[in-house]
Amino acid sequence: MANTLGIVKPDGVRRKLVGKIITKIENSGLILRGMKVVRLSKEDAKEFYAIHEGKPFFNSLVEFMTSGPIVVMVIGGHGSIERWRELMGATDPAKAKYNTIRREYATSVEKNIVHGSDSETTARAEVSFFFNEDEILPKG
Ligand code: IDP
Ligand code: MG
Repeated sequence: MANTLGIVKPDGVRRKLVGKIITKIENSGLILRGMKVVRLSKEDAKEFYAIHEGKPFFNSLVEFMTSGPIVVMVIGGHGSIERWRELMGATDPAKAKYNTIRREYATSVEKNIVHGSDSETTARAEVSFFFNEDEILPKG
């Protein structure tokens, strides 16, 4: 019953897609355990995406992720990590399945609307990057 981190990226907030994305989370049976609106600094974004440092898209990704507010969410429920990734769809929207968020809304491989942790280890680290324990609804 691990929690995962979800983000509505700056393109999703700018395009007023937050409500539609939350509806998809609610309809899927996943549980919202925490949520806030934040604006990343350059340093924050570099730290959050440190694993991608040195890749050709890194600087552009940092620019994009700091270009406006984001909505960060703690998403729980059985199999939350895999189920949230499934709801998001593949990184490249052209390769994402129908009815996924990225297939429906993303405009490019970079501006792909949402983020989701990819393993239990990254989920734990990414949730605590944004949330203190007392900002997360307890399980049960
Ligand atoms: P993920 O978000 O599906 O886990 P990652 O490979 O972890 O995908 O990449 C992190 C983010 O970096 C992506 O969501 C996307 O915004 C951006 N990104 C990944 N690959 C590319 C690329 O080839 N060009 C531009 N941006 C990319
Ligand atoms: Mg990733």
